[in-house]
Amino acid sequence: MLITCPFCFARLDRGRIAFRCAGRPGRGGCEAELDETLARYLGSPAAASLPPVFSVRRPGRRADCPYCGHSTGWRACPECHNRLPAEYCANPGKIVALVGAKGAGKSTYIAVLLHELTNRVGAELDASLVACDDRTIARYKRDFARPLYGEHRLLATTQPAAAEPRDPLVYLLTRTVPGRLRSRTVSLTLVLFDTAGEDLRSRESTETHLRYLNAADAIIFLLDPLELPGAKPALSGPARARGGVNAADPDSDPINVISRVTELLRDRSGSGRLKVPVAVAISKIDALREGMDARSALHRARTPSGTLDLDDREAVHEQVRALLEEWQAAMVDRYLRQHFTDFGLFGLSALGEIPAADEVSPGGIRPYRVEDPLLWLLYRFGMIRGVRG
Ligand SMILES: Nc1nc2c(ncn2[C@@H]2O[C@H](COP(=O)(O)OP(=O)(O)OP(=O)(O)O)[C@@H](O)[C@H]2O)c(=O)[nH]1
Ligand SMILES: [Mg+2]
Ligand SMILES: [Zn+2]
Ligand SMILES: [Zn+2]
Repeated sequence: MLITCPFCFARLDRGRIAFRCAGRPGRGGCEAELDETLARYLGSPAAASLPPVFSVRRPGRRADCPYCGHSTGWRACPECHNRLPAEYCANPGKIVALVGAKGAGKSTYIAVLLHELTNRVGAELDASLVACDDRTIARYKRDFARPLYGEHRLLATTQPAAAEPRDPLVYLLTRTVPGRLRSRTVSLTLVLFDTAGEDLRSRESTETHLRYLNAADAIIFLLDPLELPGAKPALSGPARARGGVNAADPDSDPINVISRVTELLRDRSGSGRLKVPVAVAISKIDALREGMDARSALHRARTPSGTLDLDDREAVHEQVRALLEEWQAAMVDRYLRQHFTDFGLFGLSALGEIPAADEVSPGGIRPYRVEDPLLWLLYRFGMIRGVRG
């Protein structure tokens, strides 16, 4: 069975999983030395001074270091030398790629979604979300939670991959599924990779991007209504004033970004419709609120039930489709139908309100339907039930 390295996205046969010596030089273990492979991945030698990596014939949970003889349980990717979390090896998970044009709201979405999964939605699903490695914990705090939730500042534009190598966020989502006789637990490793809209502008995407998209088990595509010319009349005043920052850049046109991502995905499967599930979500729907039918599916709160309400799902899908049509963006729906066997349309808001300048609005972060795409994917992956009526 193959597993995908969540850092470099190389497809690995389990027999190729490598180990890193646990060190302890004081007690006869190996000394730290510069790991050039890891330094190349990290883009700097600063954090790459570690005991050596080695391969064994039949990798299990532990192996003995051939240099010092000490046993180690530190598994590493043979390609990039990053640590492979034990949970990930046991339960090689789903890689969810998040894409969208520059400024579509991807980073904000990740920050809020993870926050909701650890709190409200986690409770609803009876699920726990645990970071699989220390770098995920550090990165989530530094780049997402601290600015947004701690300092109420909006997030900075994500730097292109060429400027700064970016780690994915790797989490283990474990949920207790009630059964008739006894409950069981199911888990999913969730690998989220925050792309820079900048990286999806040109056709010459980086190597990592290609591998990332090719490894994705699902794709969440964020579509910014502020960038859809036809949506202008549907936007509230302040949103209209803020919107259209990419207007002069055809490479950031939502349809162009969708088709570029689709072309990249095509590389793996040739012709025919693509089977990877795609959730296409209109982001920032708080900007449309006023004047829209308050009884519409999109503006009805989802009833928390720990399941996927299939009627609600269909109603939202249809309403978003109608909105796209009304905004002369029906092409999005047609294009998706031509290229994907399985896609869903969503509407969500991470912030819940139009932010003031570069700060979160004083009312705080009040997300709206952010979990919908993920619930749909969990349903697709067989982790939650779908119910009607
Ligand atoms: N009204 C509203 N605005 C939002 C929301 N989420 C993000 N924004 C706005 O969109 C801007 C860009 O959000 P980011 O999350 O940085 O967008 P991104 O897709 O990560 O952008 P790049 O990293 O440049 O590709 C933010 O600074 C906010 O002004 C939302 O839920 N509602
Ligand atoms: Mg970003
Ligand atoms: Zn790797
Ligand atoms: Zn050793």
